[in-house]
Amino acid sequence: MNRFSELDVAAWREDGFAIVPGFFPAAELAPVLADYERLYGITGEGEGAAIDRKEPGDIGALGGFRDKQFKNIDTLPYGGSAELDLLSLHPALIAFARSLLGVDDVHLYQSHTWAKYTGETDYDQDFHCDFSNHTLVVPSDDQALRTVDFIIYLTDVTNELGALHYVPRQKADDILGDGRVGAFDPAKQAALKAVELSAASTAGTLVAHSIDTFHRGTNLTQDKGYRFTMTVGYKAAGNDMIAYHAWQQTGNNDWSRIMNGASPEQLCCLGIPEPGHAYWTPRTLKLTRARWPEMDMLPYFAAAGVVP
Ligand SMILES: O=C(O)CCC(=O)C(=O)O
Ligand SMILES: [Fe+2]
Repeated sequence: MNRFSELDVAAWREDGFAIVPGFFPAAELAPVLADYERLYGITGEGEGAAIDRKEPGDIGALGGFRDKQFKNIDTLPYGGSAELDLLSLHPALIAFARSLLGVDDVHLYQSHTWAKYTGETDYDQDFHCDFSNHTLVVPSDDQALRTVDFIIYLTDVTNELGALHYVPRQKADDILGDGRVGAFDPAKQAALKAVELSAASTAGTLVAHSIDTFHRGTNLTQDKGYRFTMTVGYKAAGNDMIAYHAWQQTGNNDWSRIMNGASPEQLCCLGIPEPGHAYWTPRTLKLTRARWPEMDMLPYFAAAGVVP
C-alpha cells in the first residue's frame, strides 16, 4: 500500500513541497537511528549551546553558507547496517518517486546522511534553490525530466532543531518574478521570509521537494539538540541532465549490503539492468556472480535461460 496520497503528489507539483508525516514507521527507522548514533554521536563539537551566527561581514543577511554546516555528511554506501544502506532504496520511496515524476523507471542519483548539532555552527541560511550542483542548466519544464529530493527525518525536526523553511513555488514567483533573478538581494530575501513556511515535523516524516523551490536551513537553538536526516534524490532513468553522485566511482567501497540485500527492482535504481535485459549474457552473468558471490542472481540467470 502506498504511504502517500494523490494530495501529496499534487502538493509537490503545485508548491514544490510535500510533507508526509509518518511515512516511515519508528520500527523501520530504529536500526538506522542506532547507526547514526554510532557513526556521528548525539553531541557535536562545543558545549551544545546555540551559536547565533554571524561572522563579520554577514550583517544584514538572513544567514550565510559556511563549511561547518556541511560537516557530518557521508555518501552511500555508509558502512552501517543493511537497513541504513537500503533505506534510500526503500520500495515506498521508489513508488513515490515514480508517482511524482510520472515515469516507471527511476534512478537514485543522490544519497547522503546529515547530522547537525546545536552549537556546531550557525545553520541559518539564505533562501536558495538546490539545483546548481544537480544540473549544469536548470530543471526542466517537463515533469518527467525534473527530479525529486527527499529528506527523511530520523529524529524530530522542530523549529528549535533546525527545521527547513520554504516558500511555495507560486509565492516565490510572485516575489521574484518569472526569471527568479536577484533572489539574494536583501529586500527579496526579506520578502520571502515574510511568507515562509516551516517543514517542522516528527521523526519518520518524509519531505519531498523540487530542487528549484526556494528554501533555507535554519539554526538549531535547543540546548544540546541534534538533528539526523538523510537526503535522497531520484530522477527518471536516462535523464542525463541531472547527476550528483557517481555510484561507480566508489565501486571498491563496501556495496555488499546493497548488492546482496536489494531486489532486482531496487538494484535497477542504481543502473543495474533488470533480469531479462539484453545486457545479461552468459559472460556478464558469470563475471558479475564472480564479483558478488552472495548476490541473489538466480532471477537474472533464469530470465536469460542460462544455467547458474
Ligand atoms: O538541512 C536543511 O534543513 C536544509 C539545508 C539546505 O537547504 C542546504 O544546505 O541546501
Ligand atoms: Fe538547500
